[in-house]
Amino acid sequence: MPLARTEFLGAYETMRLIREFEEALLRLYGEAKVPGFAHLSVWQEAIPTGVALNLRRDDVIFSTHRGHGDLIAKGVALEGLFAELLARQGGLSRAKGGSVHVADISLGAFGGNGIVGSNMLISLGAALAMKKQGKDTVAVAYFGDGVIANGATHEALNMASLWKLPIIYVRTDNQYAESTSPRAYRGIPDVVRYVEGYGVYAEAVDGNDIDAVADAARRAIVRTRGGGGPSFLQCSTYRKYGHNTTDVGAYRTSEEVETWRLRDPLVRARGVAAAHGVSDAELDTIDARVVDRIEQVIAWAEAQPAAPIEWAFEDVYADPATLAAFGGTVR
Ligand SMILES: Cc1ncc(C[n+]2csc(CCOP(=O)(O)OP(=O)(O)O)c2C)c(N)n1
Ligand SMILES: [Mg+2]
Repeated sequence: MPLARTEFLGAYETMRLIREFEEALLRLYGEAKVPGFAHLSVWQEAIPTGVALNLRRDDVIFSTHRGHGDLIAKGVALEGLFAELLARQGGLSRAKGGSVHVADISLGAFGGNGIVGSNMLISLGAALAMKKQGKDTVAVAYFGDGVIANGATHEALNMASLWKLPIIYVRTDNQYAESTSPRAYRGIPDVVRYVEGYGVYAEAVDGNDIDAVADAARRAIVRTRGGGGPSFLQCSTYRKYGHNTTDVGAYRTSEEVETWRLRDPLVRARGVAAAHGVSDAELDTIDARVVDRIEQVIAWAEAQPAAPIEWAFEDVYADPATLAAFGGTVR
């Protein structure tokens, strides 16, 4: 079912926020203003947006190295996110997480992970805790196409199915794991059949169609939240840029990139706006508002002082009071 008008407007704004955030970040890399490197998710925005539209604040997400959009869609503060990327005070993870590990636990956004496939298992633990505590929350495991060939995936799918855990698996299939196409490593081409082999409910969806993603995510989240066990969404998409800000993506043909340019989820959303009762002028207003917002966020983040080096040595060991609160002792 297509999104209702207000949901569609909200989803469009979230996708535009992710887009402008990532494009602005890339510009700052071009000006050598950002330390390290980042993995951008331009053209993949409909996936976290459609999923998060169906999440509650107390649901939790485990993201990947390409996770800015996952966090933005969950509602993480853009200021804290940008300050983190610029290694400034005010960074959400006190400038120690950076692009891959930035998190906001208060919003259930546990950040990404540099170990590809690891959050298949981390989400398993979170979901087991939820189940044991009798909660009706869900844990979302975002992951890339490459993760399907990782051993952790098979252990996770098996145990999640066995224990009927509340996990939503979201596979962002952007056609490449670094420079490798899934065709080179995937034994079973039909991922849905492959996942169903574990007794896990699975659906394939066009990951660049916001209505389709939101609809499939709603079905999956409702059934999983209701005790139906894990659900899996296979979302096909493409990343506009290379693997990260140091990669130009030379392993792709320009024809391939152009084919996917036509499937840009924001362009697609504009194409169906009228059917949602939304005018182009309304979308133009959102675009302008988002561009202004991102400019303000960057100006704020750039005005923050650099994170002091001493911070690197904080939070390394649990402080005795916190440890005691959880029943632990200092050795
Ligand atoms: C266990 C492990 N193996 C290899 C790597 C190196 N690595 C980083 S990203 C990446 C590709 C991941 O591809 P995919 O899962 O499709 O995610 P995408 O980058 O396309 O979002 C690889 C192999 C890693 N970080 N961890
Ligand atoms: Mg990939």
